[in-house]
Amino acid sequence: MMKNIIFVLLLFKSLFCTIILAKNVLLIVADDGGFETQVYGNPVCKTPHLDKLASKSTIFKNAFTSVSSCSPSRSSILTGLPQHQNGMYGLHQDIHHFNSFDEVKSLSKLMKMKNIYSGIIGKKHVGPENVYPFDFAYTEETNSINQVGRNITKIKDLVHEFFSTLNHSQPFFLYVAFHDPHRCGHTNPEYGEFCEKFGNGEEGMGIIPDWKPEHYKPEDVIVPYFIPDTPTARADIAAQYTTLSRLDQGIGLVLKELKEFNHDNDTLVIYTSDNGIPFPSGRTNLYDPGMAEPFLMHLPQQTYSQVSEEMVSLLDIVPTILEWFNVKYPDYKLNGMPVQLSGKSLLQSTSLKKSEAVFASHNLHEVTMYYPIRVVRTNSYKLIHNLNFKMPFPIDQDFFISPTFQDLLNRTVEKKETHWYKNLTDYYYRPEWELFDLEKDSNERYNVVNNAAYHSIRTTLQKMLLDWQISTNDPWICSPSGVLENKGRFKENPTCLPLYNGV
Ligand SMILES: *[C@@H]1O[C@H](CO)[C@@H](O)[C@H](O)[C@H]1NC(C)=O
Ligand SMILES: *[C@@H]1O[C@H](CO)[C@@H](O)[C@H](O)[C@H]1NC(C)=O
Ligand SMILES: *[C@@H]1O[C@H](CO)[C@@H](O)[C@H](O)[C@H]1NC(C)=O
Ligand SMILES: *[C@@H]1O[C@H](CO)[C@@H](O)[C@H](O)[C@H]1NC(C)=O
Ligand SMILES: *[C@@H]1O[C@H](CO)[C@@H](O)[C@H](O)[C@H]1NC(C)=O
Ligand SMILES: [Ca+2]
Repeated sequence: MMKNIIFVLLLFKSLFCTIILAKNVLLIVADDGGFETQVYGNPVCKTPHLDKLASKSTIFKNAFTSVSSCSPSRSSILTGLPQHQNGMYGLHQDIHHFNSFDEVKSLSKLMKMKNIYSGIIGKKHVGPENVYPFDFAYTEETNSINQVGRNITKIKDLVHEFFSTLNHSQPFFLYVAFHDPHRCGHTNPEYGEFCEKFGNGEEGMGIIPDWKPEHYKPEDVIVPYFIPDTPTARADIAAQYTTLSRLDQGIGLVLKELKEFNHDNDTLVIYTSDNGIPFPSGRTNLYDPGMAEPFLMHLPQQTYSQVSEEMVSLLDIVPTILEWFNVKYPDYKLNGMPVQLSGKSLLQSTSLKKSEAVFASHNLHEVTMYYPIRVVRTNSYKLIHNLNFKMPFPIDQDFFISPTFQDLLNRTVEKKETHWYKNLTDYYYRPEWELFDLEKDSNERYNVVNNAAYHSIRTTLQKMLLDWQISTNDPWICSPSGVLENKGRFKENPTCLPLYNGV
């Protein structure tokens, strides 16, 4: 281990002395992807290309999104700012209409200012355009999302085109945002629950020439602890695995293009996912099934893999890429408050600077789903603050219609065995504070927040969470028991004033 660390330190040193090596960035993001890969311990779902990438990457075992919802997460990946700070409180598309603040300096904007060629292929799902400009863009804004996000032949062609149009004296930042393995039963049920039939060559499904679909039997899949072990959920997971094979083969094609254009030896490659898998306790939740993410980081010419237990946030991606390109984060204000990145560069992950905690912040998903949550998670504990705890936890359209959730509703209504680790009442109605002792209770079953033995842990974590909310200018800082007054006579001394609402 120590030897590896020293080796990596030396590698970094040599990287930064040889400027040409530390040249480009390829950021690959899955949509609702989880841990269904050998590298993260799933021996059933076949993902050879991700495993190959992992064999020459740092494999982060403790990586977390700062929000488990598509647009908010993508905005925080691209800005380094949590959703409550960059303004993307919920989904961007259609009626939801959320956007980041116009003044936000996103990664693609900073790249543009430094004459780094930026490209996006696949799901953008953030706005406005002036905050997220790309030189080369093929996204759902101008194309079918299934073509640019799931058709891996089309994606391969677009990556090829990106490299063909690249001016070789210019460094690049390429963001390939797959739509796989997102569900599609809600939008395109004709292609199956996870669009697992799209392009599989069967009648009416079209063909994706580069894709060799993998098929799974429901009895063979691995059912994680947070999904009911029922035939319906197993069939749902089997469909998810098939779609993961398309994502995996797509990643293989993207990396092949990188190599063919001779950029595999001068490009930092990062692979992660925007949010947890679309199952109960997953996406839209900040329990670990919603918050934990796969995260691989490959340095140019890295030929070995190593595991990192460090606490890593997707908010660390911006600081990492800025350091890679040697770009300084600008001084500016948002809503009158100075902006600082709360993440850290992972290029130093093997040196001394370690985070002891990561933070998360959720407000909405769909426009109707107001359910603000704030979280601090360390290696050993997680503290969750459910600000809207008097309301039932909301369910999104896409997950609601899924076989797994429908089966769970039916079984509950019919008073049948659910085979689930929770019940719907507990799932909908959550206490204001939840504290989990992850060393004893990694599945987050037992809330110990009122246990006297955890009093000092609770106090410490609450203070850490509050400090993070203050440093990221969280408008929800006084919720739910108070109102923040910060203008007029409170301008110099912002204060939480009590509502006497019994909370
Ligand atoms: C490539 O970029 C360099 C430096 O910005 C510029 O001088 C050159 O004209 C560009 N070439 C093309 C083909 O755009
Ligand atoms: C995928 O893209 C390729 C190349 O553009 C095209 O030939 C093929 O028909 C597409 N497949 C589907 C299912 O749309
Ligand atoms: C990367 O590989 C290509 C082709 O193998 C070679 O021409 C180039 O010099 C290499 N670049 C570096 C920085 O090693
Ligand atoms: C749930 O119950 C409804 C009504 O009986 C039925 O139509 C539907 O197929 C059931 N869904 C699942 C996933 O069991
Ligand atoms: C749900 O589970 C909790 C224990 O976690 C139990 O106290 C409660 O009675 C259950 N509710 C229903 C409706 O089964
Ligand atoms: Ca997503």
